[in-house]
Amino acid sequence: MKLKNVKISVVGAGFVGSTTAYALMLGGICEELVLVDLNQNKAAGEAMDLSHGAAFVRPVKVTAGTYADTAGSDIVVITAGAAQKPGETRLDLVNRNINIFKSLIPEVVRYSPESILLIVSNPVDILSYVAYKLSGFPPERVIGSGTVLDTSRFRTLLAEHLHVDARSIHGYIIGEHGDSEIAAWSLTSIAGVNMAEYVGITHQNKPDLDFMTKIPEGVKNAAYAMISTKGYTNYAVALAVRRICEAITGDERSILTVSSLLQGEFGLKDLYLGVPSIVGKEGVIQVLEVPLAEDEMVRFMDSARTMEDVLRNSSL
Ligand code: 6V0
Repeated sequence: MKLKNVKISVVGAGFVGSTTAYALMLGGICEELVLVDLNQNKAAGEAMDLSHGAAFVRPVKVTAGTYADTAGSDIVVITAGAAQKPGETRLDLVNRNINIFKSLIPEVVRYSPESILLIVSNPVDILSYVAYKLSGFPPERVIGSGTVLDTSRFRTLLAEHLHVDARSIHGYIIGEHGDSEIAAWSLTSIAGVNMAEYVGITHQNKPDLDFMTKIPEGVKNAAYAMISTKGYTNYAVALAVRRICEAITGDERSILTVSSLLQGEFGLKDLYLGVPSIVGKEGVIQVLEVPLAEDEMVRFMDSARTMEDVLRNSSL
């Protein structure tokens, strides 16, 4: 059953947080939207600007405030913290953002003890685990945006290459939202057939599977490309966050590659990674232990080990 009178708070009103608020507003999926930022003036300005569009969207009250104003939120989206600068990887942000989470997660929990935490700050898989530990929430209520964005980039680049609607492509990027992520080709299909078969059907005279190497590289390097040009990424990630929020508020039971706590799936425990998961009003309803090809499984394990090393050496 859909949630009613939905309240969503967004902590961090920078590029990602304010664009997420805009995407949520356009999506018409909440009645109340609260922005919180260490820089209160920034949050106030963004909320004022957004609220002036109220005449063009479904009724929604947009305000800026303190953690007390987030009380009773259904979902708290966390986008606060340092972002990558040119030359930095997501993992370079880890200790800076863990310290920020140590200050803000207890405040969020205090005012919205029944909420779902949706972590977007990077490195998102590590910070989802950190939020899970700091909040004391059950794992289904602490979700990372994971590889939902990367999966959309993957489907988009494939769609452009194969001249077919991205929505007709089923496929996933799994693992870390970052350099060790994996394109799960064995789970990728169009019209129910795998890539080699699809290319065979549609390009019978010139089958060329080079794209199966190039597209995952393009997905992996997408954020770097934008950081070195516009300086940040905001639109697609905001739409990815909106998609996850919609799955929760609409109790859709959609399958999304959110970052979920692994509790024995794939032989892994006590670790957050992007994996296909059923998402509804309770949060992550089920992590799907999908079968992977042998080489994908090897790389998925490498991705997991990278995350375990980062956590072991972090300031958590
Ligand atoms: P930004 O524009 O610098 O915004 C960050 C905001 O956080 C600023 O407004 C800060 O004032 C605020 N902030 C810092 N500390 C606190 C605190 N203790 N309490 C409240 N607010 C605080 O960065 P941007 O919005 O570009 O990125 C935010 C985070 O999202 C970064 O960690 C990015 O790496 C991450 N992204 C995650 C993506 C994903 O797919 N998961 C995609 C893009 C960016």
